[in-house]
Amino acid sequence: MTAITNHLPTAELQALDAAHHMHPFTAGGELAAKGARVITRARGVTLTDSEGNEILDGMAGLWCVNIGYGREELAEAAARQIRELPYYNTFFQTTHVPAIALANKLAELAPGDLNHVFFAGSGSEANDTNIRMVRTYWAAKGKPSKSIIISRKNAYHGSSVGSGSLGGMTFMHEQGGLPIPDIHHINQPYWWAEGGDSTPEDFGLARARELETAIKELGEDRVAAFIAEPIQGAGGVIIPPDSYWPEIQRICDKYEILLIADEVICGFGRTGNWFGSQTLGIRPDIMAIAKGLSSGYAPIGGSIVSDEVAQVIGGGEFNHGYTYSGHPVASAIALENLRILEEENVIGHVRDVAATYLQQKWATLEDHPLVGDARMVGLMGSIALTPDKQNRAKFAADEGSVGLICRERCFANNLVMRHVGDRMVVSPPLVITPDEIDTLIARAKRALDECYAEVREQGLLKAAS
Ligand code: PXG
Repeated sequence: MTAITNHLPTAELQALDAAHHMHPFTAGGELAAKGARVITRARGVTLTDSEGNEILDGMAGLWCVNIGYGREELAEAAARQIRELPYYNTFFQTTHVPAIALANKLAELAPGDLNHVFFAGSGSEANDTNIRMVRTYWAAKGKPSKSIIISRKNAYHGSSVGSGSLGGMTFMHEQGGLPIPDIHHINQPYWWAEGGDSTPEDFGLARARELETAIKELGEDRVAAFIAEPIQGAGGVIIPPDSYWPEIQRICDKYEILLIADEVICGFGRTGNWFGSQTLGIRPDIMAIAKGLSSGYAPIGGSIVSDEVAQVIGGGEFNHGYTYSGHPVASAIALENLRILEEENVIGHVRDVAATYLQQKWATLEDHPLVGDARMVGLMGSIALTPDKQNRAKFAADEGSVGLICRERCFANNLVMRHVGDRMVVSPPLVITPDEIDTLIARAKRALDECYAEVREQGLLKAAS
């Protein structure tokens, strides 16, 4: 291991970080006491930290570095675009070539009649757009009372006031006066933890029918849209039972409710198709995109909308937009990323090689005494940590205590896996090779063994009653 020496010593960086940098979703005092891990460079699927440790990034950053780190072509595309036109806006009857080209490419890639793109700088902004878009849509159709958006508990749709309200994370709602009015949450299709004695299929149907019940209770004339991730990501990679999405689709069709698929994680190859909606058989009216759109190389997101929605919205002025909507450099980077995904057949690699191989190895984690429910779709997967897998039991300890230990053991073994409560989630770059998958699994197994030992030692193996 060679230490990286072209920067301040790690302890100094950590002290400066703690003094001036406020981190997202982080308890500042705790972080300052421990010191943040400083990531200095990355190539392929591997991160290097300021101490020279090489870490396998099992999370593709934050579910976004789909083509892997260090692609020169994206650096070149960015440099070229900065030299040519670093910025111009798309307001007031102006446009520019990168935004035109990217919108066209997305219309070509997106399924069905999703042919129009409204650009944003992130997934949160895209979902804020979606809130205003669906309400404006119904108002333009003479039904302004259709303003309620139905979402799900434990969904993640972003962190702005609007998108955080759409999300179903109560710990987020508790800060800053969320949710905004007219957002309604139904239960999630999380069979493993919430399915009790029912079969996954029955449970999936029951959870989907909560949408129908909510529409009836709230009134069909009040409900504008339903929003959901095809597979919940930040909620713990919750893969719905097969019965769930067809029933949701039926209900949206029957009651004329717009369906918004939040593809921020599932999009751009993660599930083995361009979009999660294709993998799960969903026909959305609007898709939120971000993350894998640029493989995280530039902040960019957007909403891809149907001909019908675009036509209705386009009938009047949509008083909405961001300085960086369709930012030329971000658009150029995204285009180059899409070119690589397409020309290098990265999604074919996910389907035929990486996902097949990782899924087979991932399933073997269920042999571990601490693991129940090891599942994956494409290259997004999770395991539930449990003290009693027969009964799908939770730990008696505070939720997330064991998950945190496991995450720490992963880090100590040079593997990034995130914990969501007591689930561990994985979402590696799509270009991961079978050899790298072997390394990922070997490190995960070691981390699980160490976690198991620590959990036993601390007396945490008890099931909640
Ligand atoms: N929708 C979904 C489905 C997401 O996963 C967003 C919207 C918001 O995107 P932006 O670009 O505004 O962050 C996300 C983001 C985690 C984690 O810890 C997940 C996300 C963001 C930060 C952390 O799993 N997802």
